[in-house]
Amino acid sequence: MSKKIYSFFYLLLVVCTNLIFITRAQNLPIDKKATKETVALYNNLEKLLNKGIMFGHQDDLAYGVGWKYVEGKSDVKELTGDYPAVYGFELGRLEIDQLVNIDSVPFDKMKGYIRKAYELGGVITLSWHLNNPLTGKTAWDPASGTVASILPGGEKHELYKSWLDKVANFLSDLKGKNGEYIPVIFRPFHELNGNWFWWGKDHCTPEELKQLWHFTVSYLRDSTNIHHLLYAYNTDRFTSKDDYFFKYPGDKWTDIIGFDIYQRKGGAEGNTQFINDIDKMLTTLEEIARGKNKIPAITEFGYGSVPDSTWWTNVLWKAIQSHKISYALTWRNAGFQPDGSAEYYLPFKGQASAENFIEFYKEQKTLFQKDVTKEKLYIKN
Ligand code: BMA
Repeated sequence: MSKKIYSFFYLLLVVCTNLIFITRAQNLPIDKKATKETVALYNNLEKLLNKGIMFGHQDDLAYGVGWKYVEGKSDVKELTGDYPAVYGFELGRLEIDQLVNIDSVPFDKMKGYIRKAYELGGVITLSWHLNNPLTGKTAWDPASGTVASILPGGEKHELYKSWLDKVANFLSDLKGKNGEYIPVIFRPFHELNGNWFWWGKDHCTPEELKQLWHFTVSYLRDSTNIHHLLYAYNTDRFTSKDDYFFKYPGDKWTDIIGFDIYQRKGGAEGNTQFINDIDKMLTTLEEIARGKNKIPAITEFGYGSVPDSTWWTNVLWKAIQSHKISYALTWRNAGFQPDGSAEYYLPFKGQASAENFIEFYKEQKTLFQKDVTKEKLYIKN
């Protein structure tokens, strides 16, 4: 072979090897056996950080203010003509064999909503307000010793394993049209620096929580063979990096890191405080995420009944627009109770902030369903 031809083939080989390497260079989530759709989602979420912030809504397809279980309906869609990009659902009461969850969503319907969200190309995240396994009461029963009781060797360990089996069964039913598992961002033991849940701040030691987290991930991944999860760690409001890391289970145990935040104080002062708090926390979160190669997100947020008519653009967007976070998910539109009380975080037609929510939707960097469908989040690209 002449020297020229040899050099040509050598060059070709180098180019091809590099191309193969570049196209294969995918980051893996903490589950090294994650399905290809889950790996694709993980990598695409990372890429999407440069495009904008996905908008999420809890129970969006299940119910809204004044309606329940209407096929195709969504409070986000009612206002914008588009669905959210991220869909949150809740597993509470699955562990005690109830057919309906803690927020009145039947689990079989929930599976349908999850399939629909996936077919639309959206992202699914699951929270779990699981009962207290020691006392049998709710997640809000902070009986001391609960976490210790479900760790290996604890009196409720077998019970906890049986609860995880039920979660695994539920997850195994989540399949797309070609039989592939639907990737889910699983967000257990949320708000763990608050004191209201049995896994909260003063109700177990950091070591116990970390052990519980490690056991939960290992059990789902290695014993029940669930490989379509990304794991999200999230606190409530936090004041410093130390505060954020108080019960952090470690880099090998989380894919997404976030926090939950609600505005509770109204008026100009409340708005300014909310903007400053979010801005500060996001700056810290992004720094942590960059250093640890994790995906940052606001895993829950809201301003109950959104009384401020320009809240979406003048407060929320102001606070988050300059940050690189994957998504921000607002909480559920439970609606009005017979006693006149209400729980909703997203406006509905005629509500004070409805017009402004449409403005927020129109912002170039707020991403809703139509934006993410184009991104084909479950395909490697
Ligand atoms: C809380 C409230 C409750 C709900 C719970 C679990 O923040 O929305 O009404 O039951 O979350 O989703």
